[in-house]
Amino acid sequence: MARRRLGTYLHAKRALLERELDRILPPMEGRTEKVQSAMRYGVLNGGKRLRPILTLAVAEIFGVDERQALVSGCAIELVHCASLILDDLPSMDDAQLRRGRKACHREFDESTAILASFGLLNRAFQVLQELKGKGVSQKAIRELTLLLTAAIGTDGLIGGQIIDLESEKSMDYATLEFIHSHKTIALFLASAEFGCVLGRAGGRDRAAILQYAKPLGLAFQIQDDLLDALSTPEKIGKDVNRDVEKTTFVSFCGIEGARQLNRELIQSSIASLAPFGKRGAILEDIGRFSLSRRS
Ligand code: GRG
Repeated sequence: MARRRLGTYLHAKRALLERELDRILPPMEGRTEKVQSAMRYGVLNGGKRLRPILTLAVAEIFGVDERQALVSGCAIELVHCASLILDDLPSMDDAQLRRGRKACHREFDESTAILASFGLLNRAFQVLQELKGKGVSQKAIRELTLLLTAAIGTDGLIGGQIIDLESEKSMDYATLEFIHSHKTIALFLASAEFGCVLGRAGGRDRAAILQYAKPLGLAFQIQDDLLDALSTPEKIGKDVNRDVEKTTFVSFCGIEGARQLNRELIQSSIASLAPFGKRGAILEDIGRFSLSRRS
């Protein structure tokens, strides 16, 4: 029942998000067509859209107008896609495949991929300003902007990535946790907090949502590591077996240890939803989905 409910929910929300992302991205035309095509290539390529779905689902709990949540979630997704393009570059992860297709720098070239990533970041912040015309207060827009800049900065994606790049294959657990709390969890937290800001959630509700999103983000990363170790490029649409070169949660805890840790994280995540009763049902389903996802 829960699986079917989430399946229907994800299907409907993804369709809305794809349409909105298509609207937000620049068209493939004019003298700058190449970089605009690379921006579209880096986004409209079958991502799961889990981060903006988190924004939508949290926003629903607080009765937010869906158009506001859609635009805000798309800003998050643009940042996520920009980070994937950069992460795949030869000077970073040197990945070949992303979402089942050639990585952006392989489909285009490295300089175009870098510019496309910056184009997406820029568009993300521009899009947040569109919220003004959708009834969101200036104060809330400022708060969303600050949250997003923090999630990208040295306390977020950039901080996690630099420590990841600097680290040797063998690292201690604290470093592994630091990397992923910045590279993965930061954007999960921002996605969930976006819904709270739009819904003017009170302090206690906001704390509960963040307590839900934090272990969810970590569990999502651990599942990513499990898929990297156990799946194939055909199934997950990206390169696998990175743990041969890197420390991952799987190389640290083993397959069963990582699965167990994941189950515990999702249990704690779901427990944080108690104050919302039935209103938290979709977030609960998303938690369970993150344990069973196969891509
Ligand atoms: C300046 C934006 C910016 C970033 C600079 C490159 C970088 C710093 C950070 C990399 C962050 C990164 C790519 C983390 C990986 C997180 C992760 C688990 C990605 C996979 O997410 P999914 O499975 O992917 O949700 P889809 O394709 O479904 O969207």
